Amino acid sequence: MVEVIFITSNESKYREARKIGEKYGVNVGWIQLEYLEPQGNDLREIAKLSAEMLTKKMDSPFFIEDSGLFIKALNGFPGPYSSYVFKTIGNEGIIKLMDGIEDRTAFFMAIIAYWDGNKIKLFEGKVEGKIANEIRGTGGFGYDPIFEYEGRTFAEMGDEKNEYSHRRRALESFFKWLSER
Ligand code: ITT
Repeated sequence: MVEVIFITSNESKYREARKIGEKYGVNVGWIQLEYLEPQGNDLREIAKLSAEMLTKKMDSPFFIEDSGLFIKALNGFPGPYSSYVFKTIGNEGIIKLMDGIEDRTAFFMAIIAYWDGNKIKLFEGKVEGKIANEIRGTGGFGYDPIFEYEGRTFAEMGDEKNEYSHRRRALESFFKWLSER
């Protein structure tokens, strides 16, 4: 069985990755660690730089994943600042910002940066949806109660979120690549 270590401070992200790994025959281990993320406008660059910093502490392979919510009518906000915006204004703040805005198109993006002991490889996953008109559902975490995919928010889906999510899509290409090596 392929094994790989996920470094994240976020237990929900780890749990999702672990479940998705089971589908692909990958055993996902966890190091719960909060690391400093460089700020910037490009999720790929942030993920790559974060992984590079962590290689100085780690002797064995690992991956990290950086996600963001990009809202079209807000020119991609909060994007790479999703974590800070969630901690400050949260879902209620986003719903307020979107008040009266008709185009509610948004997407989630996940970038995985994998360190194989020598170099870093990036994988990407994206899911298109809409910002809901109100907070709905109790499952998931983060922006899940306001992110609507085909009529339901991710927070209303339970484990079914793992079929469609940005994380699922990024992990899928990562795990396929890992098992074909
Ligand atoms: P690590 O960086 O330690 O992995 P984090 O929670 O900071 O954990 P991100 O930077 O990737 O993770 O996430 C940015 C923000 O987007 C954060 O507020 C998350 O709660 C939110 N987020 C990420 N993935 C999400 C998902 O699948 N559903 C809802 N919100 C999500």
